[in-house]
Amino acid sequence: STPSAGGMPLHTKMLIGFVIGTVAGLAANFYVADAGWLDSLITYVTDPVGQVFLRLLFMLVIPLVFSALVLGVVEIGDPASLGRIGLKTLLWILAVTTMAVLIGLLAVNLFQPGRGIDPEVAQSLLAASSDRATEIAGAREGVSGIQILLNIVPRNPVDAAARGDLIAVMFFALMFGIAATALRTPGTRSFVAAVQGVYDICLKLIGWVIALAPYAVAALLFSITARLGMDVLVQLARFVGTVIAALGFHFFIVIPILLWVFGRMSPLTFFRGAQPALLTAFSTSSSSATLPTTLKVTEENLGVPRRVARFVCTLGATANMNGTALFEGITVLFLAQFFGVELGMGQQVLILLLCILGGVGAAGVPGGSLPVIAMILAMFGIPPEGIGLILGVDRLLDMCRTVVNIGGDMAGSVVIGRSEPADVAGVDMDAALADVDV
Ligand code: DAS
Repeated sequence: STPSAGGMPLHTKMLIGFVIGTVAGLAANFYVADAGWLDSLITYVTDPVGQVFLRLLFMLVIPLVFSALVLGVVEIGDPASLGRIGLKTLLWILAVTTMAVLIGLLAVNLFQPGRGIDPEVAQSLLAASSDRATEIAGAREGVSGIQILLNIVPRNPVDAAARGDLIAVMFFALMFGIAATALRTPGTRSFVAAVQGVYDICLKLIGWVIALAPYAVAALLFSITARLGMDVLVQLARFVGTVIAALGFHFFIVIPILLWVFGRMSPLTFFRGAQPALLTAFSTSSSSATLPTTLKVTEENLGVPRRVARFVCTLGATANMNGTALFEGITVLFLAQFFGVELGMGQQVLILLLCILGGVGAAGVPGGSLPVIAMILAMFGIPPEGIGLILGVDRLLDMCRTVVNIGGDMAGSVVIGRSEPADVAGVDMDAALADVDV
């Protein structure tokens, strides 16, 4: 897993934070009846620690999502110039990510992992930020379906960013990226270079923020378990089960079917050939860190022409995150159930859109999707404190969703590679596969 300064892998530290926070919280919940000092400890120590961590995540969302989306569009490039591969990659990303999010939303509506605790009790968790959550929720109350769609186009992108209206910011970033691609003047090229700088800085900042996660996990889990006791862990187990079941369905059923039908490749060949990259993704929880292995394996073990593999895997590492998009959908709806926030069909459709774009806007680093999730929660009046609940189990889930992210990139490369005429791609995939000895 990701080594941190202290030598101990970060995810292990997060696990330790989870255990300490939970055990201490359960002990407090069990032994301390209603001592004022416990409330003071939560109010003046653990809640603020958790709030600072959440605010650090919020702080990064706008620059991260804006730069990731602009770069994602620019890298796909002007469909006319990049021709078929760019368009096919865009179609693969949109189609397969949509399937992944739908699987996630179906799973969380089917299993209802968030139901069980009395919402009023769960709402008691809310710290100062709840007024902000209800404020935004209020802003969305009674908004008609048409108005929800109109709100996607921001009148003022700066105001949208200030209000945390993520989908409006995403729409603006997409338009900006398309225009930057169409122009290709010296000015836009230096703009794109600057945006790349913003994205790189965001990755660095996420690394620092996530390094604080172990302490935030301990604080947030203490606050939650001290107030809610054992029940919350049962919900958490059901949440983990739902995520893993949905990821497994997408990864072992949907992806193999797409490979079989469009890539003319047997799942066995794919998983055997892709194994080194999948294991690297599992251990690093980072698509970006796995990219060198992904490229090598896609070309050498899956017979994908280099031109196709380089484009699809490189772009996919940041813009095609099926596992992450699925996870975002489940997390948002799980926490809505947990806190008793009812979401209408229109809002669930908007969450679907947000998660598809969130799969593009997330960063390919450990915990790269957490800022986007925090913002989506706040947009729908769902208390972002809930992130503390999932942070504790984020290690296992991040490893699993990163494997699905990488798997989706390699499967896309195979399908697109297959669709390119051998003379254009320069490699006949059947011949290349025949030579593979994995
Ligand atoms: N760990 C991210 C990745 O590298 C995914 C995520 O955080 O959801 O793909």
